[in-house]
Amino acid sequence: MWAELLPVGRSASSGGYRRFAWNSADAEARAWFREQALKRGLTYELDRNGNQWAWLGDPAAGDAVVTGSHLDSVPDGGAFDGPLGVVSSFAALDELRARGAEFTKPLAIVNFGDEEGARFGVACIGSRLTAGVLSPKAAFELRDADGVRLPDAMEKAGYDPAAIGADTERLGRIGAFVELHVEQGRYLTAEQPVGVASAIWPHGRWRFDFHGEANHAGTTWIEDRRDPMLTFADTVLTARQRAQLAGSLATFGKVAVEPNGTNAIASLIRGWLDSRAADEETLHRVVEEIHAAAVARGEQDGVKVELTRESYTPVVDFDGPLRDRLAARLGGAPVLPTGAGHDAGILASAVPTAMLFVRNPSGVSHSPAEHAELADCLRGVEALADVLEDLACR
Ligand code: HGY
Ligand code: MN
Ligand code: MN
Repeated sequence: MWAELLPVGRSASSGGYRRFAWNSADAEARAWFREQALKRGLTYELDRNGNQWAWLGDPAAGDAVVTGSHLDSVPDGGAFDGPLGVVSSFAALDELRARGAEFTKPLAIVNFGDEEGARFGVACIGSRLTAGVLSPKAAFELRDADGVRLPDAMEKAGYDPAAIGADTERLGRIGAFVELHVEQGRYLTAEQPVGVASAIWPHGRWRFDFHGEANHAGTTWIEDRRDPMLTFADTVLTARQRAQLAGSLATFGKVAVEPNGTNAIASLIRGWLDSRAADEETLHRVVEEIHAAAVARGEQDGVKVELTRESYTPVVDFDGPLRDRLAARLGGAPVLPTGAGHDAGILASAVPTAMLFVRNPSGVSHSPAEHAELADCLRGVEALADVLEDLACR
């Protein structure tokens, strides 16, 4: 399975993945998922929000145990973030069948669409729509960098966007959701390469628009300029400083410049701030401080600063009893929080949800250098099989 997925959407120049919602690589990954489901005799289903499901047992029976993750990537992402969870889910099912496990509950494997939000700016679109935390109206207004609307992108890929929206009936049939994911830090050790998640830090994405005035780089006197690049640069430094002081995280990783000419002062800079903290109060305070500093600096530069919150995820504390049950079943696996967002974090508001993490020796993620050792991945599959057996079998 891993070898088949590896070339899908991989850029020859960077070695990273470019699997974005509804693009051709996404379609290939989705075709792979469907094939895996059918090959195993599972009931394949596409839900109203474009998430893919593979069912063992009756999907309508209720109290289902669901596992899975996502197959899309960030721009030039690694091979593991997302796919490891999906591949491990199919592999865990194979393992359970090999063990002769007797299922007493339906089991489903899911591929949530557009987890990374690389194309339309909002993370976890598939699970957010399902859980009703993203409205169809808001989703219909989302556009990618080329101005393509989300429903048009969906339609072009052969999916019907008309029915997107909360799927409470589907969520009501789920008794537990477990997502396995590569660790995106360096907490786990070679001795204990599989851990259980305790919580997800609250996090969000804020777009800063710095409005200045386009002008000639060779003829405009310094004192006549309204250069938004200065305000942006100062804001980037402030973000790092404020986050560091608060023990939180703040990152400008994406920027768009208009008109983007070497010999023109920019008219507009758009910078996207990704900010995360252990608690919501700190997160809000840090973002407010960065915004206030940007406005103050903007006044100095003759630049107007506009702030738009594009997406937000409150703190997630995973279901305590389920978390403890998993950790115990895995012989006292380490329990750790994470700063990364996941579909599991979205589902946690509606169904008992847990996560397993598999060791990442360097901790590097959202990069082509992301890696996990085969032996650790196999331990992950075994752990997921143990957990699913505990939850879904006699
Ligand atoms: O950005 C994130 O937290 C993620 O990995 N989806
Ligand atoms: Mn990710
Ligand atoms: Mn992920």
